Amino acid sequence: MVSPKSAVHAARRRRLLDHVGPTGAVIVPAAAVHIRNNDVEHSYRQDSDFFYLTGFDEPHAVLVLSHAHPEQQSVLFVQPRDPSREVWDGPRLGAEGVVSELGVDAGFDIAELAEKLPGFLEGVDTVHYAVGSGHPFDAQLFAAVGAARQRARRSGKLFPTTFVDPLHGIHEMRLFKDEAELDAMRRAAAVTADAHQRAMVVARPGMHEFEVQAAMDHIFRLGGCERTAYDSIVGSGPNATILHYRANRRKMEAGDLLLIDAGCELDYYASDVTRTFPVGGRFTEPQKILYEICLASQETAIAATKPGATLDDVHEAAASVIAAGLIEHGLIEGPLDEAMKEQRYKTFFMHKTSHWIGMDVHDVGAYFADGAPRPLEPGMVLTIEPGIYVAENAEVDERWRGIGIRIEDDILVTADGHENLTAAVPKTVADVEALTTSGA
Ligand SMILES: [Mn+2]
Repeated sequence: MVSPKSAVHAARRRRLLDHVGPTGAVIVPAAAVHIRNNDVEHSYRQDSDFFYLTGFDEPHAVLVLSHAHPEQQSVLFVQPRDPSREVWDGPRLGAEGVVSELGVDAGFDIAELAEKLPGFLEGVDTVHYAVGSGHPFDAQLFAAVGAARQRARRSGKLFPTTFVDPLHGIHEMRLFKDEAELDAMRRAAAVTADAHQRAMVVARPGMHEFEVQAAMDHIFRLGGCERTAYDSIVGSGPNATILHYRANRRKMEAGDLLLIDAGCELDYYASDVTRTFPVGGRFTEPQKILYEICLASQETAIAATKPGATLDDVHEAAASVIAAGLIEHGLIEGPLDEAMKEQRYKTFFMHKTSHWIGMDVHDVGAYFADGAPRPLEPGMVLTIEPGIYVAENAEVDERWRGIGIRIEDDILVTADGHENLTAAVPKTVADVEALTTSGA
């Protein structure tokens, strides 16, 4: 019996096989194992494409989708059952288990790969495979292609002459989230919302940034998350103006803003949320002014998110609100149309507003179609995360210096607009201050 969860993966394999056609094959290796030092490995996280198509999290495996053998269109090469190894590393499904548990047509010992793979490439002219990723499996695949070419000289069958990037198959599928995926993203968002609210309550002057991070990690793990979706950024005071600050070691002071960009990964789906709040108190007047500009920018950009709009439209909506606010308070020069044309806001808002999000925090999927920004469609999920960062040495009035703000949510494009998956994380000044002044 194949479980309902496996049925989801089986349906994806079927769709992909239909997409690549009778002379196409798809080959996806499991994520490589990386040694940390000596005989200790880095923590293992399955490759997203591989997991998307299998739901299988063991290393040392390769998925082959091909029409070469009609009875074996969906095949996994895996580590064999081995009681002496399983004592150390835990149970394996093995070649028989992947058929009964994951619903593939056949399973083989990974040791048989070199011998069997060329057979799955006979009659195949196009291989969908991520060439150029540097995976150790590359060499084995190219050897199998060479073997298939030799066989073809005698058999007259097609052999692989074209490699196609996963961008045009698997990644196009992954860009549009199905119900099972949206369910996982909603659950990841709920845990992440709890963690951000906890951070607002516990952060106090005198605490270190990592103590707030630890409070969030506690909630992530209690919520069933395997890991964070990326390294958490917990930057207070001037650290909030460093875009990828990750040391998280500073002792916070009264009057600081704390910028937290953190999200958990749950069942292989990411959440990505940023909030900025005063440490154990209220916003100062200059902090509040810039915060309200950033929030208005984010809400305007979210409102612009709907089918047919592009990420450039969304970014333009965000940037124009920030530019207008910065002009009003003398941080950049107007008028607005000139400031926008010359992108003067970039001194303080230097990154883009959005990226795709899904199994990977910066998810796969093409951003352009025919060289132009592609229109949004229902099922896509993107972040909206404008920011304002005034460096400590910025040439502006002193009161703005050292203020860093970013506000980020995960937005699903729906048929009639959008849905904010992370709306449960407070972000109005009143709602944020209610938590930061609540006294843990
Ligand atoms: Mn992000």
